[in-house]
Amino acid sequence: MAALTNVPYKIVVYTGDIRNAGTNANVYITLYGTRGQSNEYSLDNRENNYQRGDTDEFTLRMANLGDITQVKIRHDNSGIAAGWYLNKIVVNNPDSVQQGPWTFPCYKWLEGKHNARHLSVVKSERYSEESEDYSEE
Ligand SMILES: [Ca+2]
Ligand SMILES: [Ca+2]
Repeated sequence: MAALTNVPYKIVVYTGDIRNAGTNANVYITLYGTRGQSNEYSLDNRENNYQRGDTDEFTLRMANLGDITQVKIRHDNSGIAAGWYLNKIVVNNPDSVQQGPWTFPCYKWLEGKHNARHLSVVKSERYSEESEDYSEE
């Protein structure tokens, strides 16, 4: 029986809405889970990513990492004003309703020699501000 080694992880990256928050640097991510860690992946697509106030979505396929506990996010400081203000990263495994979303708050700059950060998962609802438009039945 083939092992489940091609799990799609949806990665949503929220850039802050403050002055100079955006970046044109190349961004990379590593996922850490209870069943192992991923390789480092480039997070890029055809859009102009990581602009101020924007949300960027990517899907990475990799082995099943179990419960995601940490991510390492970094950029390469390339481009003008490469400093990046990252609000948070949310990871989902759409193939498994039991797992995720895993939310990784940052709310800090990645710039200069601090261009990499390890973020830990937070399950608390206090970071779920994206659910603001819920209608009550
Ligand atoms: Ca910037
Ligand atoms: Ca791009």
